[in-house]
Amino acid sequence: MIIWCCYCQTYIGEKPPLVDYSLSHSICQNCKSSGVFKDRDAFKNIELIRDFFNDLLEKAESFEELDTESIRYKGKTLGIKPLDIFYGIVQPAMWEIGRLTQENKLTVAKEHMFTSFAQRLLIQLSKDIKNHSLSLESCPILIIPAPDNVHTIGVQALGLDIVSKGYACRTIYPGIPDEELKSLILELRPEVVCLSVAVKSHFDSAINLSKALHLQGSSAKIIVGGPFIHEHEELKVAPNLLTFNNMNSFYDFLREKTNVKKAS
Ligand code: B12
Repeated sequence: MIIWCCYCQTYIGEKPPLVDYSLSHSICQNCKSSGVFKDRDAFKNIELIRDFFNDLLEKAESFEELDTESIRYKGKTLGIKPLDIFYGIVQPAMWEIGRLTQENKLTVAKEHMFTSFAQRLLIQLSKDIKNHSLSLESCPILIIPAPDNVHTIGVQALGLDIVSKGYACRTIYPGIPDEELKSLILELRPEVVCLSVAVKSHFDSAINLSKALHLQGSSAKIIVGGPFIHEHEELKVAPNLLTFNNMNSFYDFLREKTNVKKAS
């Protein structure tokens, strides 16, 4: 479940069950210390967020063209941070739309239309995020889908999230064949490689890649996340490979266990 601060309308993180993307309302550390929770009116915003979400779903169901600029603007007027619009409104809507399609209550065409909206929205939201991307040759973090994984939105969102936290990274999507990916990592030598996996076969490719890199003396830390990992406990299966299904632990790892520095 997505933990959302009902006072300042901020995305806080996730809590089990992770495969459920509905909002669980809480209070963030900042609002707790500022004492805003004494203000009863603060709760009124929850309804506005709920309306925002329902409006988006209604439009997706009615095949209405979704305008990314007006969504970005609406988020701004509600005081929601750029990526929080994605995490708190669009990602739960994608999950709901995926569920409706699986139950044959929504057409695949409508699902795909919403997916392409989400991709365009991320590009639009990126305008509000300071870019710390470096040249490909000097990137400490490389983000890419695992070979054969066609899910690119998670990679796009992760790249923006990392950049918004002040780290320089390079995001490549769609994915590339495994041999080419191995050569790219050996050539660029990023300290951290984030691989996104959606199904078990992608995870198997990630394990094979990390083993092959290890054999060739690469010291890259292979970090695996994405829908498949979301559904499983943190798994350790190769010496240089780690999995994260919790973004806060991932950022703790970046800060405490790597030499990757925030861009100034
Ligand atoms: C959109 C979608 C598609 C689109 C993808 C379009 C695109 N360009 O991305 C299309 C239609 C192509 C597609 C295809 C398939 N899909 Co699909 N898809 C989805 C859907 C509805 C949304 C995924 C998404 O974008 N979510 C939003 C993003 C932002 O979330 P995310 O990817 O999880 O990423 C976040 C985190 O996981 C994390 N993260 C991601 N990567 C990484 C990496 C690291 C290192 C870290 C730290 C974090 C991290 O950061 C992101 C931001 O928070 C999900 C349903 C769902 N509930 O998620 C199914 C889903 C992922 N798909 C699924 C499946 C099975 C498939 C297919 C195999 C279906 C088929 N039978 O053909 C194919 C896969 C083909 C392939 N070779 O990859 C399953 C996977 C189940 C599983 N784990 O086994 C899901 C969960 C649906 C389901 N419940 O069955 N899919």
